[in-house]
Amino acid sequence: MKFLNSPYSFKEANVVFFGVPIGKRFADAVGALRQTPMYMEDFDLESKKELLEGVKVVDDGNLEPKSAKDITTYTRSIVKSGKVPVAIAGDHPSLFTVPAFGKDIKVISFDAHCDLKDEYEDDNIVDLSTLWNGKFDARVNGATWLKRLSEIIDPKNILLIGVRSCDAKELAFIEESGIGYITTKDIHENKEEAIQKIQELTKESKVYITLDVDVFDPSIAPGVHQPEPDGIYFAEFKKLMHAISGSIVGFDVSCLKPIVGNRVTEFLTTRALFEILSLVKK
Ligand SMILES: [Mn+2]
Repeated sequence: MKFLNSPYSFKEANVVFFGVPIGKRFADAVGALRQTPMYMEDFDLESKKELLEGVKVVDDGNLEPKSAKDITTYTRSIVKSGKVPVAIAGDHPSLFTVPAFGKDIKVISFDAHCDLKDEYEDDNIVDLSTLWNGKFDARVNGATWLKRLSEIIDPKNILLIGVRSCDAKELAFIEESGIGYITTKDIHENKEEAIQKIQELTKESKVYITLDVDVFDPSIAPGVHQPEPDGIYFAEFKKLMHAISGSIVGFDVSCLKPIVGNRVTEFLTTRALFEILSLVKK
């Protein structure tokens, strides 16, 4: 199964969809996102436009990385060819994809969690590197990836949206490093200020989006690993996405955990994917 049955060759395409095999439910997540688009309209009644107009996707299958570097090298090759990489993974692939864009990239992270722990050990957390080195790494996993990324790019170029789960140490790091953040409460109580923050960060910039499906409220997205109360709704996601004033040059979608017999989360995720695709650089 290919995403959108991709009629385009790699050469013709301007968007490259690929799976990154990290995270416990990777196969289910990427499988659901390859299948669900068949059941959905990409016509947006609000704007009366085809969301996928001008989007020529090629599905390049799933990567078989032997190291983190392989993911970065692959992503860089897509960027160099002028196409937009779209990485689908079970857990965040961003630590490995974002460095392909260089140091000036702005990163918008839609996530309930801030994932800024310095070290974390928990059987429920999938070690992002287990796949290629067989050992658990407390410094490189789903709870620490953004801390590691903030050591590679300027933390002031990172903005967390919909965040509502962190500990005191993570908050202290956010404040000292200058990472921006917008909580669900901020969005509900002062949407205009949230929009302004997004516009300011992304103005005349290259922007990378990382969408962790758990940013959405668990009532509309129950199929995630760690559903956190008080999430954002689709209309809010859409509004905030449209506030991005720079050029979206790449994105990833992670942490979808399909539930047998309840497909609302993969339908929502697919619609979110269409929305982002409508806004990417073409
Ligand atoms: Mn999360």
